[in-house]
Amino acid sequence: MALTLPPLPYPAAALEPHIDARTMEIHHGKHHNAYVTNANKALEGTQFADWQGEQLVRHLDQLPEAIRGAVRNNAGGHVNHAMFWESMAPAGSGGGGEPTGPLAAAITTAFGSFAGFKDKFEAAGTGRFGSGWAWLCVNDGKLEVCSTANQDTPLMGKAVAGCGGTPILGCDVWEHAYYLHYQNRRPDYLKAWWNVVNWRKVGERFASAGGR
Ligand code: MN3
Repeated sequence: MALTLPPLPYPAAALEPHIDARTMEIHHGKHHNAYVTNANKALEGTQFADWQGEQLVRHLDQLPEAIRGAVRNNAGGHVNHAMFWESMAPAGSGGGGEPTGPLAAAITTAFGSFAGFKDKFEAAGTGRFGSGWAWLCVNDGKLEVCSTANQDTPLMGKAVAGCGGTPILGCDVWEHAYYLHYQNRRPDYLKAWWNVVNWRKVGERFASAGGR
């Protein structure tokens, strides 16, 4: 079973004004779709054609060198975007606000406060030169913030991606994620993005990843 483009879990305009509908349409329908198509093209006819996205990015070292780069970029892009859409919800209806429960407590432990966490995450996103992602990860039960280049994910491991652990929240800081509305103002995009973060979903991932 080849990789497939998952539908957006809400209408393209649902995240406005923080993320505009046109950006969402192009980002999901063109960019994410291209990652899926290109990953499938690289994998077609190989023994890895049945592997799912997470399996591929966790085991890049098992792939033949001839397709490893294409799978890293495109299966990485697929896994990251599938998670990204699910990490957001319309502002005020599932999106925004603050985390609760064990995740909120862990954020305070790791970063001093929710505000301290947001500062660190925004710094990871603005500090990423060129294209990439900012991440909140669970690593050995503890929360960490990091960033990766291109479509690398911490699931690829520290040796490949530069940081490891299980990502529970990621923000796409490629220009295609914000340029139509924010142009070069990546910090403004990152600040607005908090209005659409689905903390319930992130809390579920925190629990599944063994966060404490
Ligand atoms: Mn993107």
